[in-house]
Amino acid sequence: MATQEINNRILEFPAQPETGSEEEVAEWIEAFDQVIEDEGPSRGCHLMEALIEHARASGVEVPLQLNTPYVNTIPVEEEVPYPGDRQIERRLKSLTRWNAMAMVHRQNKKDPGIGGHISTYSSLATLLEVGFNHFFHARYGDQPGDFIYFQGHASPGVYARAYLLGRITEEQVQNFRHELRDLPALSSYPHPWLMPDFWRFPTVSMGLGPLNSIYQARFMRYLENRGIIPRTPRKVWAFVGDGETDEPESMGSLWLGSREKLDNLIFVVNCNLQRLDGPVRGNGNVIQELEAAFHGAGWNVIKVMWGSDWDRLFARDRSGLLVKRLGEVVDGEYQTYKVKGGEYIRREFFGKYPELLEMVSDLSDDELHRLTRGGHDPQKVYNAYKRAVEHEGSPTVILAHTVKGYGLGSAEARNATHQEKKLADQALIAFRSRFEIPIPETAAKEGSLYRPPDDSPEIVYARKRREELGGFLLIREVPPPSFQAPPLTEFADSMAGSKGRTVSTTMGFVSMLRQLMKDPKIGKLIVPIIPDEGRTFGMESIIRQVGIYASQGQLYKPHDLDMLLYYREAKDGQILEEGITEAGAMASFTAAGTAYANYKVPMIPFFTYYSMFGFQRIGDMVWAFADSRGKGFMMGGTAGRTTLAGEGLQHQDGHSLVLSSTVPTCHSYDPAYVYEIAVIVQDGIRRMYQELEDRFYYITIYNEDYAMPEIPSGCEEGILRGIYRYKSTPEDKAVVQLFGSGPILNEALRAQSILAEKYGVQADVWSVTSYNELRRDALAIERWNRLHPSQPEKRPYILTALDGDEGPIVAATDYMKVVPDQLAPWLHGRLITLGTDGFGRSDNREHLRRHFEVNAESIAAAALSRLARDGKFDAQRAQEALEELGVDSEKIDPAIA
Ligand SMILES: Cc1ncc(C[n+]2csc(CCOP(=O)(O)OP(=O)(O)O)c2C)c(N)n1
Ligand SMILES: [Mg+2]
Repeated sequence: MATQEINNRILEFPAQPETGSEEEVAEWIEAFDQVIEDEGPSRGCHLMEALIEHARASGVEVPLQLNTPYVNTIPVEEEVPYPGDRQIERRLKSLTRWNAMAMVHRQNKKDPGIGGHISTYSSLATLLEVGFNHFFHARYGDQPGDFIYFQGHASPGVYARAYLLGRITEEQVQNFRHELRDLPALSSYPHPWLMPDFWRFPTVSMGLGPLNSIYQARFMRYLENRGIIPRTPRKVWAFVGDGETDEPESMGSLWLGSREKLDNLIFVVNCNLQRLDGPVRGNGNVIQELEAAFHGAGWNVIKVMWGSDWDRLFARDRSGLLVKRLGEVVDGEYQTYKVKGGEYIRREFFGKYPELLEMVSDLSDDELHRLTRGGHDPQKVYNAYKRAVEHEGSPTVILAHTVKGYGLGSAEARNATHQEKKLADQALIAFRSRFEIPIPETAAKEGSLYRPPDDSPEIVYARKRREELGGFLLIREVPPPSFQAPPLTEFADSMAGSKGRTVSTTMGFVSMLRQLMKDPKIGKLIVPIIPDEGRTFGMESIIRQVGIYASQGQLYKPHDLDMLLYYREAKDGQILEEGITEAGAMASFTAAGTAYANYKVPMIPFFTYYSMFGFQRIGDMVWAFADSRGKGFMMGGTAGRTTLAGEGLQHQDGHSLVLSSTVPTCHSYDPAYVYEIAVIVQDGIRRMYQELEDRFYYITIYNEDYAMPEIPSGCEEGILRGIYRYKSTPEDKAVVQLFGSGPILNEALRAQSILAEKYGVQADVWSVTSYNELRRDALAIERWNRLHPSQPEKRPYILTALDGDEGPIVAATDYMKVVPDQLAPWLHGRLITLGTDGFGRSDNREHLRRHFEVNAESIAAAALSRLARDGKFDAQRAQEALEELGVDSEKIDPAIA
């Protein structure tokens, strides 16, 4: 029986027809069948659609049908024959399976607890092999080929294949997960940071692969539509675990795929029905659940459920009962079938209906046990992939039914299979026999690697397949530097100050960005990214200037068209306006920030967002961005717990600079003035794109308006390294040093006046642009000193900068006290920090700064208090000063308020 027919028949089962209506139904079906026979399936489809529409218009509630029966989407009669040599490919796959397993097994024997996974790849092997042999292109003209997001836990299989093809050496395989022995090794999972010429996409943190791949496919279209790269047939393939789809990141952005018609995107969900602890949906059907979700989101769904050996059973299934039975069974039971074997399957599955028992009476228990799931049958997988690459107008998801731990004997499909690291001797021997690995028993027991000679048919075949697809897939090439950063003179407007006009650093940054986008050389490479916060940051002018990217152009007349700064969308728009999704915006930032390697075009992204909703919300994605060697600027807008007035507890950010400091390649800055931003951005572009340094930037920008001064001469190095003296005391030598960052620098300046005018205390004021950079420098120097005790001691920059400047240091910041505290080890007890520890409040800046004790009065009071303790100021007088300054000594500590 044709699958199409089965699909038609199965619809009879769920709805219980009312008595007497069978004849009527049969008549309708007959008439419908006639139409299909005479005029073809598309006519049938049209009729059904028209009928449903009519029924709805007539008030008949027609249920939405997002699921199809529990069988393959592609009917057997529509399949094309397999184009490859099935036998050789099977041998290749068996060798890859063996080496993947042996790699993990050996390492765990040698070094117990080193970890690794066997069962994920064992379920994925056919899905990858068919791709490697027939679909994954290595290049398209000058552009790299298809992008593959591998399931992270399947990396042993990816390595094993690369080993067979000579892309990686035996020594590397022997050092899987031994990366610190001065020998060529392999990282546990896909990490471009650790294997920069091999891996492109970190995936092992569940959910990041699916999300990033959607935005990657979208960014590819963006580059094509803007004419930056040629349009190619390149695909983005994302291999996703079925358990992984539990993550909101995996499923949360599916709509983008269909909205943007991303037919360059293919998801392959490895539906082995298990995750780490047990079944993904023991009491349900994960494949059906995913089918409905992807259908609902507008994706093309292809289910690859059953292997070719089921086809003859379906052919016998004249009543559709087998298909009905397949749809009745829940996943936990499907898993049990694989563990318990043929006798159990006969009894529990086929035994439910006598007709089904009869249907398989000529099959042995062993044959029943071996009935293949679709994801292990190259014929079915090939046909699904072919359909997917040919499909137009929407992304495709392939839901491939597989077995976790396939071929691992007693570990197959067991709940504990994910954690299986070592096989017993007997299991190794059984594995060797099942997959016909030509090694002696002793070598099997040792889990020896096996690679046939280069001229063996398998290797010759595999290489030839790859050559025809453009070469090795796993090569990440970064083109040599050819980029010239714009000189600092190009930032002249930002350096000149605001001539008394009050502006915020955010406004200053937006003007700078506008200028940069006009640059004839690099302007087009800038990618502004915003998660629905453009107006918050005053970016309307940029929207008008370069437009918002919209793959379909602007299909409506915006209501503000007659205004200068109207809402402009365009097919070649430059801005990525992502809507309210920091995760999506970060995924775009990742695609753009790695484009220098993935598309060989040095795109420069500026991701500007509400700083509170950055690192703490999407920190894992930032980590993966750093692993990917991403470049670009994260601009934390409306920064500062007391500068963002009114918004209160959930909005006021006093800790993003703490979180950003944890990312090794992230360089964090907290500038006070627009010229500081200009110096940092210019140098950043130079270092990232001209010098090809693997780094990116986090820069806070604030919304407090004040006059921006012109850049003082000679402070560029200090800005970049983290500190420079902004305003010395005009008279005597200062006895106190005041550090300020961001808008709190203004409070430090006011404190300088208060101290001088009211209390005769002289202070110098310093702008600290980055405690984080100063700390990293000090740590590096301290380490050098520790490792070179016989050589003259070096001094960290913070001490060189402060040379000869005496007295206590009061450091005030709109961030937590731990930010300045980073320098405490080198400041020998001189440091007093004022910061914004604790929950924010909705109020204005004046009250917020008093509450958090970071206003000028609190800074001055802290200086006097410390001088008093040091015996340099009268203690009683200091106590009175606090009162004069409105500093309440008995107020609750804001850190716990
Ligand atoms: C964000 C995150 N949480 C938890 C884990 C730990 N973890 C590793 S594999 C795994 C189960 C994966 O199941 P599935 O996605 O179905 O993949 P399979 O191995 O079954 O193919 C879990 C929970 C992780 N890697 N990432
Ligand atoms: Mg799984």
